[in-house]
Amino acid sequence: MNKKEILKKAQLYVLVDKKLIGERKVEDVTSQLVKSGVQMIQYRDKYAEDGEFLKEATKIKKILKNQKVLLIINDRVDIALFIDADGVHVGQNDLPVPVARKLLGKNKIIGTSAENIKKARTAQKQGADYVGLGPIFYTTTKERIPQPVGLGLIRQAKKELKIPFFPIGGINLDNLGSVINAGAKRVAVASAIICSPNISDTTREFINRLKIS
Ligand code: TZP
Ligand code: MG
Repeated sequence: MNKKEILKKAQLYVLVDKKLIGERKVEDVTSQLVKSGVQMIQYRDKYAEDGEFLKEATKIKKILKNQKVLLIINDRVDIALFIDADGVHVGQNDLPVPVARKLLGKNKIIGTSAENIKKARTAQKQGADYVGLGPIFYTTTKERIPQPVGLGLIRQAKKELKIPFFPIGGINLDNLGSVINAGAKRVAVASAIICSPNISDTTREFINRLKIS
């Protein structure tokens, strides 16, 4: 399976966020995610200096070698290129999708974020491979974030987007049912999994519920 095929099938996208990981090792958290069946991982660190980001991303890349798990690097197109990650996630304030595409080529995965359907349409038109939609619910994981947009955006996306979309923001096992009922077959999650007392069980529960959706 190539990257784009894995993306089409991916239902759970976990953000390995360095701040949420705290004193734990990124490689330990990543290994637990892989063993529990996650299909897509994003490495995200909003505070690291370049060298530190590169070091941690390289560790994750090693763990994902020979696994059918996509590695997406948040913000940093240069680091994604250097470590040969599967792709990048560029938000509204990062390099634009067409620039990332030019730098990374057609085979890499480029994802972006949208808080409304107009931005999601633009992302699709510009050749993004997927879009993160939200924040659907309140979250403290992302700073300076717009107000929650609610489940309506998922209904709109389901009607008109052709590229895969991942609702994101405050999604947990208590509200996952409402996200699925609104039309999502995929989600992107950070704190509900990374901060869970049992990463493996929580990851498996997310996957099981998404599978039968
Ligand atoms: N983009 C929109 S919401 C969000 C990002 C990065 C944070 C997602 O984290 P959580 O902990 O699942 O709310
Ligand atoms: Mg960004």
